[in-house]
Amino acid sequence: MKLVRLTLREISLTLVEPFQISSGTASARRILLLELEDDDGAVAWSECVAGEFPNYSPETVDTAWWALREWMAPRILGKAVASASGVAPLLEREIRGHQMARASLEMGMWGLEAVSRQLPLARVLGEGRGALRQTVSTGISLGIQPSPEALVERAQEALAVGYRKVKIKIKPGQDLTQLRAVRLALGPTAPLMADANSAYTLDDGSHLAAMDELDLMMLEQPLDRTDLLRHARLQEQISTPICLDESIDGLDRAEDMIALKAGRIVNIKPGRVGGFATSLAIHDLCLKHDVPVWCGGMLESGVGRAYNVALAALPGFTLPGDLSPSRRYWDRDIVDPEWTMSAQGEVHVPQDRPGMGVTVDRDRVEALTVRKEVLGPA
Ligand code: OSB
Ligand code: MG
Repeated sequence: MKLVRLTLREISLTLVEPFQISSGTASARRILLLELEDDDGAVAWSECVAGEFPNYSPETVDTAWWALREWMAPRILGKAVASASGVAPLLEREIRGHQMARASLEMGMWGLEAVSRQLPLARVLGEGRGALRQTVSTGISLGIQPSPEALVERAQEALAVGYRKVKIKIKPGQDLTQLRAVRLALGPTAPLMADANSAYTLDDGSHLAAMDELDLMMLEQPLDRTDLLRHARLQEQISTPICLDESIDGLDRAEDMIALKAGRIVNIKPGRVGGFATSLAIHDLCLKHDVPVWCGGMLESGVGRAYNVALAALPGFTLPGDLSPSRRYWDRDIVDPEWTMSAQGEVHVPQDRPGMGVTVDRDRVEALTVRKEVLGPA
């Protein structure tokens, strides 16, 4: 493969409803899309999951654009690479951080490899890893709601349409009351979990321990992303399994989590860990240690979703992912067909055609584009 053209584009896509987490609210998304073209004319699209504002990780759409154009694209453009698995090391050398920027290009190269080899993306990722899932089960991630009643209603709706897991965003002051109301309304066996997006400190230990009686599947990222040791202390105090999201920005952090017992479950977001090579390594490590993983989401368009669905088809992804269908996020997605979910909460893994399995609606993307830059070999 030789990447001969990389087009960066920013599109603006309005969410069906605003999404509030402990550190901020998103109403419209600025989405960075990559279009990659190799010397044989094969084309693949990928998506960068960085947000507009650095409230989830230090990266933003603008830092990612800069990193891709200035430091990363020049390392790949015009260079022959044997396979996508060799791209990550080229982008890691002497570049610290910028995982989301790196991931968007690295994942795009996996997409390009799938197109070139005429294989479904899931098949390329799963090579040597056993049977792939035909469908992946899906959970909904519910943003912070105006009232416990509103939240209960949303959670009930979600179960009624088939979702296999209900994740509730919490923050101090909007946590136990909300979770208790939902548990009471949904019953003792409903698959419920909470995500704090780092809103607590270790001083909140006894407060968080009160959640144990609610039988949550897990509590996601209660403490700061750098707080592995404190997560380990907290896990000693609570019986609810801790799941790490923001803290796991690479394979080493997953190893640390296991060694320190800082968590018992990993949310793998390929964008957060720097791409597919690292996602696969974390998947393999967790499988070896009996640590369940699931695929998280970042309010992606249908392009990013395709990459997440392909990854979630691997055997270690035993818990429902944040892989909602297109309609949960957008009036109209930018891919054809749009992503749908069955009444059993399953999303089909495309394996009947090469690449990511959906086609980008170019006219729609063109109409939504707010900036664009075409990069070629130096
Ligand atoms: O913490 O998982 C998170 C969205 C933006 C930033 C952080 C998170 C999320 C989600 C969305 O939970 C899940 C989805 O894409 O459906
Ligand atoms: Mg999270």
